Amino acid sequence: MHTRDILLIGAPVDSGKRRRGCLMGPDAFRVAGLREALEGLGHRVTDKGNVAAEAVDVPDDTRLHALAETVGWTRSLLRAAEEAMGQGMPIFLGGDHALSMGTVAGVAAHAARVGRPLFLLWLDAHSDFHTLESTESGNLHGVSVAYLSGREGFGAFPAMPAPIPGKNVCMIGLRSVDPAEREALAATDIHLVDMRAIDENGIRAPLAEFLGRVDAADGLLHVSFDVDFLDPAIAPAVGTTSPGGTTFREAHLVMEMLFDSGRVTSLDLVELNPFLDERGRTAGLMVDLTASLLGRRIFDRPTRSLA
Ligand code: EXY
Ligand code: MN
Ligand code: MN
Ligand code: MN
Repeated sequence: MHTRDILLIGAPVDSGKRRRGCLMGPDAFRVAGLREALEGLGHRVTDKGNVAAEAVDVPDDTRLHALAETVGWTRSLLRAAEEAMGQGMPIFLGGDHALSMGTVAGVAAHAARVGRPLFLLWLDAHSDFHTLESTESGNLHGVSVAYLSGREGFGAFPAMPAPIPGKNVCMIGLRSVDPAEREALAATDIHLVDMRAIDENGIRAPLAEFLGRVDAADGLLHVSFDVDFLDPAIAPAVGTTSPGGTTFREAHLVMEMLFDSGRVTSLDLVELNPFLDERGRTAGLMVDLTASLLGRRIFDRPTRSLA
């Protein structure tokens, strides 16, 4: 097992939507034993505590929920992420998906500085591809990929240091995409893998194809893992559940393939709302899945006899 230097960074962002609760996410991951699980695999783990949002002077916009607060998070997380990439593998403990505007932007700034292409795997029921203009809910956890892709209209936010080309983005688990997002996505070359494609062809093939592209480009890979990627039956503690998500085994296969690829250099765990759970079941599952991404094996592969 390749020992990794892992940095746990709490990002208690709760401004990306109106229902509160994600601010408790980082501590739920800690209570669920994330650090111990990763140390048990032989990794060196440092818990850097929680990042605080920067105070910014941005006039709020009545159409958007908590714009100034979210801009403040983006600024502080962008800096924290770029710095952490120079120290090891950051795992950002969310907090809602608005946090990825800061974390992935910081990772992208690092990748540009070291001259490596950045790839983004978005595990989510949603495409989070609205702009500040197209969003109907005004919830900024639904705009993150649009910002990271360099779409127009994010003037209030820090300039995205290195917009991620669509061909370097893969979304898996899609089953709740708004009309405006669908239209905008059609004009990109983002690799879209919805649940129908998974039903018909399985989850392995599209992921293997994407990982092959990361390999060919010798890229860095950031994984942004939204709890609602998973089926609500196994992961109820998220405010934006959508029926018909991935199963326990599909999710573990994704994590195990990501480990085997050796390409994952940073990770977001987002949208966990412990208030919506009983006995930390969802946090525990997310810890198990993260351990699989870092080398734990549930089922030891039957070694083929050499005879
Ligand atoms: N597309 C819907 C909206 O913009 O409000 C739902 C977004 C849910 C976003 C969560 C983080 O994945
Ligand atoms: Mn709020
Ligand atoms: Mn999301
Ligand atoms: Mn989602």
